[in-house]
Amino acid sequence: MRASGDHREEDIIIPVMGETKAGKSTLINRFLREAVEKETEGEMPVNAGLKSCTKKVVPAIILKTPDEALNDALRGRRLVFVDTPGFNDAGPDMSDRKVLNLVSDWLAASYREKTIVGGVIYLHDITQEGWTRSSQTNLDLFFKLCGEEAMTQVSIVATKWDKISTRLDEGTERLKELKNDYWKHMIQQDASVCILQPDVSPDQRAASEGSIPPWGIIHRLVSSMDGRSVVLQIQTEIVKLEKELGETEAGKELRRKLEELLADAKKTRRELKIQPSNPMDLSESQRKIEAIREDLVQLVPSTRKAFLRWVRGKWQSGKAAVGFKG
Ligand SMILES: Nc1nc2c(ncn2[C@@H]2O[C@H](COP(=O)(O)OP(=O)(O)OP(=O)(O)O)[C@@H](O)[C@H]2O)c(=O)[nH]1
Ligand SMILES: [Mg+2]
Repeated sequence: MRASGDHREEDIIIPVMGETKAGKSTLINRFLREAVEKETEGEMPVNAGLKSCTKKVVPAIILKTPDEALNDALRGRRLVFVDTPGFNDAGPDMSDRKVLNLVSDWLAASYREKTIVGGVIYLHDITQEGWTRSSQTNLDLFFKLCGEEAMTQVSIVATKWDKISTRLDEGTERLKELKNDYWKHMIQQDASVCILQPDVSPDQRAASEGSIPPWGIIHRLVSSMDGRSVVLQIQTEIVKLEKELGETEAGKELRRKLEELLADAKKTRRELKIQPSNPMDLSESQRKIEAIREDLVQLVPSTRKAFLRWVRGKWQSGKAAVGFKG
């Protein structure tokens, strides 16, 4: 995978987020494969195992798409899909805190370079049964990263419809439940929901009635920008308000989640002490507690930086009050 110049002024960026194995890298590879002209060579690695596969934030840069109307809307600007790791509580190698750090750093750097958010895609695997803690974490952190005002540019996309072609009713029922329940608050803020047209031949596509081809999703997003520039909440917080990660809405949400995880891990440790099973379990539980504590420490904002920011704010408002120009 090779990419040149991660950020360029006026790039239209489209972050692709969602749970592990939702199909983020697969979708981006489809865009890369179908692009008429691109800067990014190679493909994103695709997840064949159980753990998270994508461990970095990786841009895929497209210069010309196969959709002429979309090319017109892009007006010569680069289209940059951003592949991201999912939040998956994957332990010390790739804790949710590290994922949040990577994603927010990339988005902040991109905003500093004056890129434009064309939209944000949130993928959900429709074959996934049930709603897990990880599903909720991903959704909550996604919402806090974007913020309410960016919801008009959010597209929630259900993937893997080809896998349930013989159980379409089940998929439709599941989608209805997701819309009425877990995604409701985002839809109320104007996020849209669609089904991704599976990457199969047209004669096998009967199952995906009502689905949208990938470039169609992008065209819809880019057209609905309509001259407005969407800024994600995390970009405003870090770049304009100079907040540290732990002070941002996403950072605070993650701290709450980590506190819950810590309480659960402590409960497990207590139970293991009373009723020891495998000694390895106890040491594993201790390791988990230490890892969560470490992440929590990393998310505590520095009081020194907050103080310096406060002083700078006072100084600037003082200058404004006396009409100081300098
Ligand atoms: N049948 C089918 N399989 C899919 C589809 N999209 C993705 N997959 C498969 O789902 C698995 C996970 O896909 P990825 O694209 O790696 O998922 P990801 O969201 O990037 O996963 P992480 O990087 O681990 O967060 C792979 O085995 C893909 O081949 C789809 O639309 N249909
Ligand atoms: Mg991936």
